[in-house]
Amino acid sequence: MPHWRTKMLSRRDALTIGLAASGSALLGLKSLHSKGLAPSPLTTPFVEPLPIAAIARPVTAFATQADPTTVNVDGSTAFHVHGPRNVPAGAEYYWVEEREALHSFHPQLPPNPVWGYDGTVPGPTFIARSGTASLVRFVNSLPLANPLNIGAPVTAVHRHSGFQAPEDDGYPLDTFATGQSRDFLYPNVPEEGLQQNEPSTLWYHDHAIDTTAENVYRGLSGFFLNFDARDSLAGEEDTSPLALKLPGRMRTSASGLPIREYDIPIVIQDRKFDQAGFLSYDSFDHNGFLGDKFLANGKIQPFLKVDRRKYRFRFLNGSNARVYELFLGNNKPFDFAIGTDALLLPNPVANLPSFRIASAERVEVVIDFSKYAAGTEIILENRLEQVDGRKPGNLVQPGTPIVKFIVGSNTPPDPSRVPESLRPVFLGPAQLVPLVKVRRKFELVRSEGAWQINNLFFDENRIDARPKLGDPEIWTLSSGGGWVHPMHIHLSEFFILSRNGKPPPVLERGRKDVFRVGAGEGSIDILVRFTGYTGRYVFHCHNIEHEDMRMMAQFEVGP
Ligand SMILES: [Cu+2]
Repeated sequence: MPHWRTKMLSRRDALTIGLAASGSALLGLKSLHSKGLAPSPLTTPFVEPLPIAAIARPVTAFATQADPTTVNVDGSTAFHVHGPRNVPAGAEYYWVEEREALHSFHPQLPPNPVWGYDGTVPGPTFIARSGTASLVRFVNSLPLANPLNIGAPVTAVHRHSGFQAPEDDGYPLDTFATGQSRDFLYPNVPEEGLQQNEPSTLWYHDHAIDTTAENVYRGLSGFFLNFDARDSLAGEEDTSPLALKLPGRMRTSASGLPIREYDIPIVIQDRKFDQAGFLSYDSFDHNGFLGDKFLANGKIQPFLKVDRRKYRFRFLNGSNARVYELFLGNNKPFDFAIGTDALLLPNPVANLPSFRIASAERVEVVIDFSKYAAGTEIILENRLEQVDGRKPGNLVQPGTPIVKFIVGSNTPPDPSRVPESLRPVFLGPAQLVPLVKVRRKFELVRSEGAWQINNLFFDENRIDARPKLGDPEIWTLSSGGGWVHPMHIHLSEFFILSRNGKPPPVLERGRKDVFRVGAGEGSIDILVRFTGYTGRYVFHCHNIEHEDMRMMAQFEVGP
């Protein structure tokens, strides 16, 4: 039996044990295993620069075959598990291989065998333009041998925030294993009614049933950025009157590769290492696994040398379970927050002292380094304490450093700006709430050492909600027991109407695709509306250990 099969069985077995025996038996097992993890080895902060993932390069168009079709990968025969796709004219084709590679998290640790898209952690950054489709063939070349015993070489790829058909959404059972490949068509057209609200920062990551947490922990995630006429690729250099001219521009590197300057995606993740310096993970920690080393774009506590001018940073919490509250260590505010999750905010939020970010959430900010003298060092730090996967604790000081910005002496021209109006809401609560006919309630509960939605574990054979295409609905979510669950709904960019009967905080007033439920905040009302596609999609907790332990449900959009 291949290793990943035994691993998947162990996940399901754990749940079965929890159902058959008392929950405490499983908890005993869990605590026994958790005790084995000692703190990670010491590492010196700020010894290496912040890596910026390579931009994915389109390849020559390839045939999208009906399944099954054999294709050759590295001389071997691979099996194409789904197709064909109706690829629109002008689409860009990409070919990405999921494979093992050695990765240095820190020079004081040995190179680690990670699993990355194209072998890199994070994976290549896709740059899409609204109106131009992307057809991506993901090829699974992950090894069956797995000495680290983290992850399973069976994968599904979800483009998070993607407005895409069910068969391209990375449904958790649409998996492809080692030696197989699958095509994903991303139309890159905006959601109906949101034509002037194209998405900005998406990401892609593994979503395979039962093993998502370990596969993402092992390295399978990357950014997918989208640009349009307003938030354009030319960015600050765009002379069109439509253009927002946010910080950022395209250049070509010395080696002829496209690079984006002054617009930097940063994924923050926590990891744990054993005494020999290799990634460690506790498969029995179903509360949510926490690491004690902090990565930015795959490096432990790197530094970034910056020019004295404005930068756009796209922060993603790519951690399995940890919630962060990020501050600048000099107690200066972030100059502007400009986006949350996939979309730019209607208006920028100026002088933001800090922001809280749960698993899978994104926050885009602009920091103006021109006001700092050359040589100034500013540390991006997390001040939110968290000792178990259940929920974060209090704000503490000093915080944990994540990235050190070092202000250089360069003061280049800075044509970028942060306009008063970014992405106005044309179709929001004011227009849609009066049309709501359907309300649904979802209660998030702990049960038998695992997690449920409305007292049910995920079951691929059961549809939990049947919304109608285009009809706005109000969903009310609540959580007991002091747990925090960052909930993610596929296909939808929704609005948070209220938290515990009160208006949401300022960073939750744009469209969202993940939101924190729980920690004594009562119930939360959101406005959802599904357009564009009928079919089956999932919604789930994005504490990925919770997701793997069945805190997932599915809806089927019908005509
Ligand atoms: Cu959860």
